[in-house]
Amino acid sequence: MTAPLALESTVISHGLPYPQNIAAARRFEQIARQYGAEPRTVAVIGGELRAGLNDEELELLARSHDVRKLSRRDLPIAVAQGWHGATTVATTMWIAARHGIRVFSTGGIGGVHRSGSLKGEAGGRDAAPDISADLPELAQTPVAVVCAGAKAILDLPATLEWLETWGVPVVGYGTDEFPAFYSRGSGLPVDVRVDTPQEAAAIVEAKRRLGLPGGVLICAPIPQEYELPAAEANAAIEQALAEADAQGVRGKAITPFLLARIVELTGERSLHANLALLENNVRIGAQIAAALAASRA
Ligand code: PSU
Ligand code: MN
Repeated sequence: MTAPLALESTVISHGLPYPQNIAAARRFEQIARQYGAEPRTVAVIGGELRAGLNDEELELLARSHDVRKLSRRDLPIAVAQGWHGATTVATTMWIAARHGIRVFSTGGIGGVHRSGSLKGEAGGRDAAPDISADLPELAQTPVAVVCAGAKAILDLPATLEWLETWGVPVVGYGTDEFPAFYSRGSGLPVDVRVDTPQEAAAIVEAKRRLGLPGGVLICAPIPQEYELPAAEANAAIEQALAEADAQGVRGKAITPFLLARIVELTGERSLHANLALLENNVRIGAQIAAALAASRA
């Protein structure tokens, strides 16, 4: 009975600095094993879609500047051109599903961006809303995603509305509130709270049996001792958004720009917070993967 757990690679290549990133990537794999799952880090290596990397390949993702952030629309290009690429939540889900993997642990998901940071090209007229490819992937690909919610760089109420419209259950793991990455709460409710891996696995399994398409979002708040004070996190987020706006940052560059600026503005503490919530999500994801495998044994 194997309990595979997919792990994301954008966080390794673009989300954390070297050498903390390679140490973290190895630690995530150890934690997954320790909690009863088989770690399968997902990436594109030389144009090949992979779920499971050797240590040399993890090192490549962590060190090389020749690794791109691949969202869903980039996949055919990466394959045709033989690129190395790190996968976002959307592409990790899609590759995981093709490998028969049903649970995936990550940090934060993408969502609906705040409209204030998205002026149209023509003199500040609002452009179409920027919606991460992570959301439509959750609506169509049957993988449970364990995350710490979404950063408040996004419009969190609009993100939850989108998930509701498209039928994605939002489950709080040990919480009644949708977590906001650096903060344990957002004031926004989840659809249900669960407190055990078995309860989470039962929802994932029920969704499969009902034949409903798409995934389940399982949200675990950052461990208390690593939470950033809301004022500090929000000040950094507001400043990063204003800078993105002033510099005209657009498209797929927006999320990496905002994430990098927030880390620069909040320093070491946000790095430690990020690592702590990722490890927590790997632990929970591994337990859910193991519970799911046991329930179908
Ligand atoms: N939010 C985070 N950390 C991340 C990301 C988002 O707090 O690392 C990354 C994930 O890979 C996510 C992607 O899938 O950014 C979303 O990018 P976009 O908004 O361009 O779809
Ligand atoms: Mn976008």
